[in-house]
Amino acid sequence: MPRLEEFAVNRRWPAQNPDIIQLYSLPTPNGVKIPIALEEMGLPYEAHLINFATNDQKSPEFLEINPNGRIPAIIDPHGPGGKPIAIFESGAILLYLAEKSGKLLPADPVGRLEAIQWVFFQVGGVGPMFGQFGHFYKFAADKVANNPYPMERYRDETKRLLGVLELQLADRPWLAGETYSIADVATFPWVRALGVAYGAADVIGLADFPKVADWVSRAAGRPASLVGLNVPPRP
Ligand SMILES: N[C@@H](CCC(=O)N[C@@H](CS)C(=O)NCC(=O)O)C(=O)O
Repeated sequence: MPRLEEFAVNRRWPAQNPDIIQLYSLPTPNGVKIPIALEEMGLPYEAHLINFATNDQKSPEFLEINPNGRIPAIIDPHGPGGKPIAIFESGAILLYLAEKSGKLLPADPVGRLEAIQWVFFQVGGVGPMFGQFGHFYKFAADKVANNPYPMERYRDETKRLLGVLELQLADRPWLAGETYSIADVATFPWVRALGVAYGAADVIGLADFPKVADWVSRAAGRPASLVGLNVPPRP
């Protein structure tokens, strides 16, 4: 890996402090996971705004660190072996940061896998399904005005996934058990988005999932979340 100064992304969004983790993001349900985790872990970082209005996420500089052209991504100037490392995919970044800090991931193998499986549940299920629901319900409603099928399909899958979360939270405070973990950090911003970003609390019937609603408000109210949910500030 090149030194931080040699990354094209660093030339376009220069680091003020090249010694700390560089975050490239926007406060979306995927984007906020990383500043929330960094705040929880107490890891110093610097945030750079990747502006969708100017398609920054598809720029050659950003594609150098995430060929998938999506936020979030990070560069840690002090990665494995003390060398810089660039990482994309929020689940991979969360795992990396948890291992680096020794926080938000249980140390015992069973607890660790419990948390990891819920992180995968989020990146493979909750994120894509809730995202497609939001797309058809809020952003592309005009395109499916004569065909309710896409919105209904993703709405029903969203409700089914909320039911899975409700069951998991029936007898434990956090997704992976007694302690707050990267599984909660990965997932609560997506559930929060159903109401806050999509205005769909009623259509989804969020009130039918009281354990989930209570869990989101406890997670979103943590001091780290209150900061991380707005990092980097939107333009
Ligand atoms: N699986 C990816 C998903 C990332 C993702 O979809 N990010 C969205 C924002 S929530 C994005 O960058 N969208 C911009 C685009 O599609 O051009 C992850 O978890 O990091």
